Amino acid sequence: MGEKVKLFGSYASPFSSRVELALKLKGVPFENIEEDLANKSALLVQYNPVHKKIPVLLHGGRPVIESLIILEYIDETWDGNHAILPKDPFERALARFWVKFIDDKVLGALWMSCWSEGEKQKNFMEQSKEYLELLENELKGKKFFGGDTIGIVDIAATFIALWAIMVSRSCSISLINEEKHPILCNWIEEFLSSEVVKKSLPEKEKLFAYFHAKKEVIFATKAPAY
Ligand SMILES: N[C@@H](CCC(=O)N[C@@H](CS)C(=O)NCC(=O)O)C(=O)O
Repeated sequence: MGEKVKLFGSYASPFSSRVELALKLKGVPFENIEEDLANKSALLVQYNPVHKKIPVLLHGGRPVIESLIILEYIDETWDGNHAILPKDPFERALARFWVKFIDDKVLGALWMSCWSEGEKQKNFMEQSKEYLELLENELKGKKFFGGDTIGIVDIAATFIALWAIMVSRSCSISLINEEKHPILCNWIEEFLSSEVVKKSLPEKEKLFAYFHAKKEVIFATKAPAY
């Protein structure tokens, strides 16, 4: 088990950024292995034969797959310093509920609001509005979803803090703004200005350029290209 932890990821992926952030919060040294998703490595396919997707965390030569499962694995394996999940069973269940809501509902609605047109886009934008209001409400009176410190819900919501902003900007639509979502905007500012988050996420303008360059392809396929 002495081998260094490895993270198979991609710099433009919000899912590998989740894992990177969790490892950095815990202070776990790791080797980052940048995958070319258009030409996946044989190792990635070997470690994740079911989905062939990043992120994959390799610990002691054993692969852990799916970003949210990896986050829980990291929290349980490197217990001690920064808690990613609350200790209290009720708070833990609640955190898992919001994480699932973000993953199952919010991400898709935000993503498709950027990459659809006409009536479909209108519907996705309405869904996004409703979901963002629910998150705005959940954040009331708190600095982070996790309270005073960054927790699993914040980490799961990384997509909202950076990707949703950059992608919507590259598609010239407004999804999250100060006027409608003051609490969420404040969270984004707090989250993105945290030193450990700054060290874990891709550079804003680089991400913007990445999506801007891929706009036509993504629009045609609607497939997540992050
Ligand atoms: N549910 C997965 C999603 C992972 C995912 O969608 N990864 C994308 C990159 S962001 C990927 O590897 N795509 C390659 C492909 O679909 O072939 C997780 O949370 O880890």
